[in-house]
Amino acid sequence: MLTFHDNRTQNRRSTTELAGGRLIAPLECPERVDMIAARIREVGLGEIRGATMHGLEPIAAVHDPAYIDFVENAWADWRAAGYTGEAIATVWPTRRTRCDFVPRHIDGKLGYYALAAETAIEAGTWEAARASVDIALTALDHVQASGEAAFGLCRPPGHHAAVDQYGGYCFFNNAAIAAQAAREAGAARVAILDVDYHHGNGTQQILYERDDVLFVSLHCDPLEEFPHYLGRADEIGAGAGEGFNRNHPLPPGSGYAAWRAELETAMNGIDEYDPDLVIVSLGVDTFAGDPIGRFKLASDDFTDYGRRLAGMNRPTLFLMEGGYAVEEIGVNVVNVLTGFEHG
Ligand code: FKS
Ligand code: ZN
Repeated sequence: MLTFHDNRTQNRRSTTELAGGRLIAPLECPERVDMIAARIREVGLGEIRGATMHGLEPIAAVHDPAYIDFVENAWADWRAAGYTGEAIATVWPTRRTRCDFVPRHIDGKLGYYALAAETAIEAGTWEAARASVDIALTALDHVQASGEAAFGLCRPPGHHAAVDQYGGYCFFNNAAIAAQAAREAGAARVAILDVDYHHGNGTQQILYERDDVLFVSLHCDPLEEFPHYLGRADEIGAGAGEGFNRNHPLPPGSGYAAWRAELETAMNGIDEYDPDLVIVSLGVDTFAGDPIGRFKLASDDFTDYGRRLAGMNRPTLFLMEGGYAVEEIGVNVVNVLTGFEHG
């Protein structure tokens, strides 16, 4: 299987993540990519190719133009305000304030566009977020041209990014942008299967009223886990999209048997939908050794589910999302991809 990557993603080098009341070194770090690339070479999965620039148009097909401008200018605006640390939101529009206008000051803008405070914006964020989209779209081009599966080694991840919101380490929704691009290139139906430990609230929100892209997610119950305010089973889509959003929350502590049973149900739904393309939002923070995930998958389980995904027998685009056990991330990601190839 071919992998697509672009070193501009490594320009995202945030030094601060707000976690447990402290500023820690961000879990979503450049080394994650290094470990995955090293493992790809070690097992000879296939070539790692560069990404081609796809411009802003595919991003603007999914995200609000004012939000895209905000991501581009936030760091400069923050610096111009005289701040010396990284840009972190500290104030929000909430239930009892207005959210019908975008404040002029950067503090107000950050809160308006942020869905959480852990994710800091720094000098390399804009370039890396765009490169991540280019990776997804280049990998999609390959799937469409060859009919073969491909892996977009995206970073930063995308599934928490909504039409006009960033957070959970995400800025642009790579999977939703790729799904939209695939639709425009002629795919009648696209399914997104999100296997990251966290709910893909952004992908869900972007696609909630659509029936041309099915969103199916396996994740830890939002009553217990980030992103907390979306991802329950009764969120089924709205309008034309009713029935085309499927959440499979699982309790913290879930092991592979429970997870795999939900995967079977999820895959049956996808099969029935009969998509021309399946996009897998591939997060490996379901691993037992993950520092923030609380599921209990073992490295071999990733191989097993990779094999099962191949059973869907559809053109498949894998896009990297989360996974923070840096030592094992390469093995776990590549296990999914080799399992798929041997499936
Ligand atoms: C834990 C706090 C959780 C934020 C977690 C973000 C997860 C990001 C991700 C992505 F795929 F987007 F990278 N903090 N006490 O893994 O879903
Ligand atoms: Zn995650």
